[in-house]
Amino acid sequence: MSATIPLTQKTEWHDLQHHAVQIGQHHLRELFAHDPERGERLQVSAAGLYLDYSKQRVTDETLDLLLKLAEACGLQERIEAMFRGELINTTEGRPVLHTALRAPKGESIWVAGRDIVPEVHAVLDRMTEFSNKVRSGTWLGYTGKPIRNIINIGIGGSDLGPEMAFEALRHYSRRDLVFRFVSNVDGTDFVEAVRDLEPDETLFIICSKTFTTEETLVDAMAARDWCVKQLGAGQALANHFVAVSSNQVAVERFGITIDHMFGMWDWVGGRYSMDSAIGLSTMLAIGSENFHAMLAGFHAMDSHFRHAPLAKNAPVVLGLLQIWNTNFLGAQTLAIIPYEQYLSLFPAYLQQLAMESNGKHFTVDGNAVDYATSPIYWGAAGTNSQHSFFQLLHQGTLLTPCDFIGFCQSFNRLGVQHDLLMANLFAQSEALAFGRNAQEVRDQGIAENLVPHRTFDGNRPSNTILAQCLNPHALGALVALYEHSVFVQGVIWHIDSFDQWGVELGKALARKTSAEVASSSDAVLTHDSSTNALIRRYKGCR
Ligand code: G6Q
Repeated sequence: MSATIPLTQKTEWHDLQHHAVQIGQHHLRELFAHDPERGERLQVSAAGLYLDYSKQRVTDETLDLLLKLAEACGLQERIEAMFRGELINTTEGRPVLHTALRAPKGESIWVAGRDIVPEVHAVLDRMTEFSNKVRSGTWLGYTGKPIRNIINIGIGGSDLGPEMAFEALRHYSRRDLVFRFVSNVDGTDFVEAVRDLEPDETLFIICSKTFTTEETLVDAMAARDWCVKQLGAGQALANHFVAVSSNQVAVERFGITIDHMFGMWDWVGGRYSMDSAIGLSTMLAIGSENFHAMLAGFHAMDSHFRHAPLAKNAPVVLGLLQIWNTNFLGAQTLAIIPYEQYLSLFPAYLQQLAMESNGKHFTVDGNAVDYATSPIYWGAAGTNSQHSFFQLLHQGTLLTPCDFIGFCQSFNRLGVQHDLLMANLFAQSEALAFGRNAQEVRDQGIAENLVPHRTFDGNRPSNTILAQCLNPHALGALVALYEHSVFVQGVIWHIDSFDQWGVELGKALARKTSAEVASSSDAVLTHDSSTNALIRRYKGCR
């Protein structure tokens, strides 16, 4: 099957390379001029999201060739293998079943002889019961006061998803509750988060799948000390700490009882876990009904991904366009530009999702790749970003594809503001695609010496994703769209998108270094001369 012929030796790969040379001779202006239906045709809809990819440098033939490559890589079978719970995370020997987190009650997904869907719903039910108590003020702190502040302590996948979701769904959140997210081992993060809070009204959610992550445990201990200092003995803390984890022993060792722990499973990757109990802060903010609406959005996109034909499959098309831009047009980054203030953390969230999943240079068989894998995902909300880095997008020397994301309705309609926001989104993608040539500049009466500076080459590709409004369902669908598009790319690149061995070396060195940094002695340092000098300098100046 797919793996037998290396990717770059497949006929389909060569066909795409030849095709890229042909496409290189055509400007998006021509592609649109020769095909008046293009803007209506090159789009795909799923789960309430509309993806317009007509401003990509593609033709119908490009899509056909990409789909043939996907077929040659066994994409359809890989999708099924993921949904069925096969051990597709091969380097960790695990199934990959974040889709089970949003499977409706009554569905069955079997892992090692157990139907995991009832387990998922048992946790969801406990989350609902708990969040109802906190939200209704019946979950009381040590001094009998209801909880007013909720602090999520976690890092990476146990932070980026929850914080992004909280911001994204702030419109739905309880405004009388304070939500904060502490992730960094930098003490400033914790100190600033609790500065204006009272411990007897504060609930900490210690979010750590493994419950061994050093940063999270250090922050959790800081939280415990902060509470003990004001509330007294350890038992006072019982109702101020809950844990989300798959490691019951470590949770209990920390001092949180099993009744206050919400479970998760090793078949959920951290960066794919915002819809598990890792999203407890989300449920506390928006309530269980809205949380279930978000799960329904995820599930709608899952069903589409599993069943829609590949040519009309939104995550497949999105993923293949990324392959096209990266491997055949040479793009090295993808800018994510939400025209929606509530999605301002979405680029950072996608950064982890995509780059930790596909930033790898070995195939699942352990062979070094001879093609580019994940581009760098980055970005910021529009319109602010137009006034910072868009200069480079329009006139720089790098090819920088963009994904624009916008919503037809705003929750905060102020005069003309939403129309203005969306007009900017449409204008940016139009300017990137079509540019303004020298003649058009001259026609505007611009002085000749300024003509080159006022000229825009255009032909710069982008997608536009539109949805009705940023409600919980739309957020779930949007996140699932990107989750699956990342998977599609991983299948084509033949890499394990679900491990993250690349973060290990730095962690191991930090363990060794932290003992040396902590010690007050001048023991001989055994690093390279730069690292030794930096450590000595730090110890001398701290
Ligand atoms: C995500 C990664 C990573 C993980 C953090 C936190 O896919 O695995 O970002 O989420 O390292 O891990 P814990 O939840 O185990 O503390």
